[in-house]
Amino acid sequence: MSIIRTSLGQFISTTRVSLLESLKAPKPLHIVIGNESVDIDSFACAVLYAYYTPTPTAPFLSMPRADLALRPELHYLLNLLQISPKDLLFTDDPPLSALPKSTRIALVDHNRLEPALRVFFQDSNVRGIIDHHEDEGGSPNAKPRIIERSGSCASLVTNYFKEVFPTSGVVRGGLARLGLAAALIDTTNLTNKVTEHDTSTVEFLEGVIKGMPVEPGSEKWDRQKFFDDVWDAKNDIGYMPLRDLLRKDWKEWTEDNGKKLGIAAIVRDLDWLGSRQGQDSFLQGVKSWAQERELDLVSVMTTVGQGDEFKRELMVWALDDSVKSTIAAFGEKAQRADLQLQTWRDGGLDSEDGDRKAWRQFNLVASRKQVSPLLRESLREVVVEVKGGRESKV
Ligand SMILES: [Mn+2]
Repeated sequence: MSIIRTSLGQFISTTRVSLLESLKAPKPLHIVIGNESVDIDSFACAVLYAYYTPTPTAPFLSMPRADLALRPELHYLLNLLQISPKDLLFTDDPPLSALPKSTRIALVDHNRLEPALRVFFQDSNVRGIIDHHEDEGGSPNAKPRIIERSGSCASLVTNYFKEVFPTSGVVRGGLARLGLAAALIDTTNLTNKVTEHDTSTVEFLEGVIKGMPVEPGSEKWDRQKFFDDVWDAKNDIGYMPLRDLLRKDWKEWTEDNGKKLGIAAIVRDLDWLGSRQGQDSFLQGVKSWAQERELDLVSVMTTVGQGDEFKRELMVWALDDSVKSTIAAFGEKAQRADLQLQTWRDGGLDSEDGDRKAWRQFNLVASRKQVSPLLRESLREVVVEVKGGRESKV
């Protein structure tokens, strides 16, 4: 069975079959994987990278299959691009343990192997990186190793492979829409966090779509409408229980001192979250989730609105007394990094003993990408009790 590239649906389906077949006979495999938030950008990057790269490469989503249910925006795109969900590859389907130890991995939309993969693979498995997060310095010999600032990582992937973009066929429309979905969502339709990579990608991919014949019965390309439809799908989360909202766009880290941190990004504000079943129940839900993940520190970052209405909030909660100092340390770092934090609702979510604080964040450009390094740094500075009762600064 060979990989068919006439449409994205065919490509994904034949890639899965061919991967499963090759698992029967041990031979080198190539996979590409996005980050564990599995947002539109990570999804698009993995599929686009796999499609464009000449070596047969299977795109993986960095989550178990069941979590696809938490991502209405991916369902919308899969339907639009006629990709069958059953053909996708997840961290439990096939199980990562079934992949050969020699598997060559490309990381997109992150640049360091995540814990789920670290169980089976090492930095030396990582052979390619295209990302727009802070460079964590791993896999220095990866080729490509592109880590640059851009609104969407899919813009970097598209630009890197521009020369091999197919010159004919309907697949051009699918590739273009997938790249555009990521570039437009991550820049709020080219109004936020836009870089040269994003504008050139949008221009290039829109050129592709406009150059294709409009199929009878379908509409002419309308960027605003396309963006609005994806945006609405992404925001269709009102029905989800809090635990799902927290784990839907979730990232976590374990620092060298063993302290563990997780940050949820949610596209509703703190008022909305607190209004559903009351603020106490919201806080209890965050705490239960953090305990389930065995965290020392948990954070919720919210975004709502577009354009002038766009708003950011941030809540940070030290769950263990040993990391309480993180809150103040983070406050100082946030000030130096100009996050422009202002106490949320006169301290309406702050705890009396200082282990939880919430802010409105007036620096609208700083997303989890910028905030997480500050929180991680604060956590690394915590004074850890070592055996024998001595204390050491780690
Ligand atoms: Mn991204």
